Amino acid sequence: DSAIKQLQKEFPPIKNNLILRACRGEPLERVPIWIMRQAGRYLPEYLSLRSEHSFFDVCRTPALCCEVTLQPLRRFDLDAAIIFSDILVVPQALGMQVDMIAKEGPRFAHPLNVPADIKLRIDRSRQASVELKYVYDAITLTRHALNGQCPLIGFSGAPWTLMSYMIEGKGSETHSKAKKWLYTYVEESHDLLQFLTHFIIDHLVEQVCAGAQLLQLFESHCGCLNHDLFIRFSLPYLRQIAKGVREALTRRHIPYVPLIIFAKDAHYALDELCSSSFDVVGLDWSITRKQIRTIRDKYPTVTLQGNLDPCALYASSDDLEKMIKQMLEIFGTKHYIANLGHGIYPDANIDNVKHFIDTVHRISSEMISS
Ligand code: 1CP
Repeated sequence: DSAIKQLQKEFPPIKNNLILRACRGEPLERVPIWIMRQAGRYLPEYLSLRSEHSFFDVCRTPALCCEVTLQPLRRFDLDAAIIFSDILVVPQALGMQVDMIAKEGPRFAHPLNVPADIKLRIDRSRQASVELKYVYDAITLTRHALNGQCPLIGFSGAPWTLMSYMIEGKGSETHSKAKKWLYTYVEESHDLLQFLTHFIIDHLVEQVCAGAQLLQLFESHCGCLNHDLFIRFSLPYLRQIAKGVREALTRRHIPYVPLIIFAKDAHYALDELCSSSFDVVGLDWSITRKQIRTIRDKYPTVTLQGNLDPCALYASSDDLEKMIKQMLEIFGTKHYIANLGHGIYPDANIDNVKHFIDTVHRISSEMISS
């Protein structure tokens, strides 16, 4: 413990802080880029490590976590690393059993069916700083191993997304079991979302204390909400998290880190997201050029992130280049972080991943210098 505390104080100086400068809207020499799920199954070296260790063993072993986080940075000229973990480590930390089933995904052994299950399945006395210490140790180790190459991103799932997994017990098309709670157990839903909000704030703040230099909040399940449900059951908690993280960092005299909100499929709430005190708003691949132009003009101090269709990586390299050019023309080179509009797929073409990253750098630096 004291060894980790000591290490924390001596992080290597940063060499590439493009992404941090993009968040502040500073002039840059090129547009920064990272890729959602950049550490993962499309990399043979990831699959090879995974053949020897289970998913959650990797998450819980800081040395393995660090190795997997660094794998994409050895291949590509990325401007950020994201710590290898999962949004479902939070329900696990609260006492719920989650297993990763090969070729299927995460499965909860005992999902929440009715509000009375909350008492049985969730231990409200659990502390993020204790239960998720393995995440923070992995962050500190990785921040050192990065040797200042680029900033390290920490993350968490947002309350509604975690609540819906805890009820559905796995991925779902409709999330109808979880949505049923929003219509039948309104008070209990708010109570659970509020409890998750406090835990998530602690989890994010601990990640910063351990060395994370940016934070991304994943609200992945907005596609099953409408504007009304989003305003009632997601947005208030996203806002509380942005405010709560800021206040906690100030209280602990820790320098501020930029906050990214990625609310997937929340095309109906771009105004609310852009005016919710997040520094960066991540856009999924379905957001139209017209919508991007509108929010770009309306919220000039918000940094936008995204939004190439992950499937565009299946295109020919010429077609890919055209799409990248178009994307850079719409977003511009200021207040912008290039990324996919959702996580990369396991069968992505690795040469095109490299082409995506290098082309964003090349075209954006030409745009800036001309
Ligand atoms: O077998 C394997 O190796 C599992 C594949 C895998 C990976 C590589 C899962 C299972 N999680 C991860 C890592 C992960 N998950 C990261 C690591 C950092 C990086 O980006 O490189 C991150 C940020 C996540 C976040 C995550 N997990 C989200 C939010 C992003 C999104 O896709 O909207 C979600 C929804 C999850 C849940 C999850 N974990 C894994 C899967 C297959 C899923 C989705 C399941 C489903 O809903 O069907």
